[in-house]
Amino acid sequence: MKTIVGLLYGGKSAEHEVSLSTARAVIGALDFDRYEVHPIFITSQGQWRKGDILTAPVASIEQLQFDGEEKPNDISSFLTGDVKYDVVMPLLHGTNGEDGTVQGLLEVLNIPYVGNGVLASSAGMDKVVMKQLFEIAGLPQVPYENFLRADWERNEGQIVEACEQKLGWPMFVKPANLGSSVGISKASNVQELTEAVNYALQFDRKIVVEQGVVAREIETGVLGYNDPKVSVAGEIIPVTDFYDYDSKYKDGNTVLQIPANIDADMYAQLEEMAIKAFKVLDCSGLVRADFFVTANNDIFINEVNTMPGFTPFSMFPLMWQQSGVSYTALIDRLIELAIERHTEKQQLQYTQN
Ligand code: G1L
Repeated sequence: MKTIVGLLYGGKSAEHEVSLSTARAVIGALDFDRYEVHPIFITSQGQWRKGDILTAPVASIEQLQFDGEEKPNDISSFLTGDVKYDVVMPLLHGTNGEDGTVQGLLEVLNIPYVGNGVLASSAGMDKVVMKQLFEIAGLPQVPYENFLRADWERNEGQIVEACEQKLGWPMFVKPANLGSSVGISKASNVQELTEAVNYALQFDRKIVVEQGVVAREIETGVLGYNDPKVSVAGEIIPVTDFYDYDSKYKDGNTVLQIPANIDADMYAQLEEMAIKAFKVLDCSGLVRADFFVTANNDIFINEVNTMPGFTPFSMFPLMWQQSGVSYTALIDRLIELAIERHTEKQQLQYTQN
């Protein structure tokens, strides 16, 4: 009996294309003798469309973008119709996929799904909530301030002063919400701070301002559920001396060094912190934990990503590859973990007898 896998991809977000490429890569890695793969495409307008069962890898992402009428559809019927999925893999980012809403839909329908649940997905989507949880877990972080649009409108002067006092220049201004890099800028003086905040406010009502640290960016991958394991570390090395966000992250001016050049003691600390972060956010399946490491070897946790980049060329799969887990084995394991979590949950009682 094959495991019936529903692949959910596309979606109403800026990461639509990334999701399609990720779906193509995942399909290419699945063993069709073991899995029956059902593609479910979500258009950029939010329309759901089913394709035929896949029996071979697809040559291009165009083959995953099914045609259909643009008419409102009954989303839950896509998941509860004729096919009973053994597991669904949500390869979606942003407002309707990574923030826990699709995970909630799958919970309500009682369908096992790969990756993080509702709580971890939504907590991981809000940088402020995430930082507050890290604080509780005793994880070291770069100093930060946070505030709402309404606070800014009333007390701009006080907020600027507090940032200056507590953080110093330069600072990084970010919308709290949104997983990707939109709305982020660096501020080196009061005028730039004001501009950066007003810009970030276009993307969210909640803002985080972080102290700018000069540090290496080192990441680890966590995989598991009740007993999560940590991959080797990887480092993101800027190849140009640009330090603005766009040139760094958007235009691919970085190289990935895996394993990162760190000593065993540093790795042990990162490993422990990554597990702590995984646990305090109640993660399941996977998470990529991102750190800053300064020249004095001080470590700060930056953030965790509950839905990391996931093509065979992305940091998370590459770190696991270097840890002895191939891309195919990684997907097999994530599916296994999804079923394990669901089975465990089925044993729970919801009332006292
Ligand atoms: F299914 C997993 F494994 F949980 C999973 C799901 C989604 C891993 C990684 C991702 N990542 C993405 O979907 C994306 C970052 C490529 C968004 Cl488009």
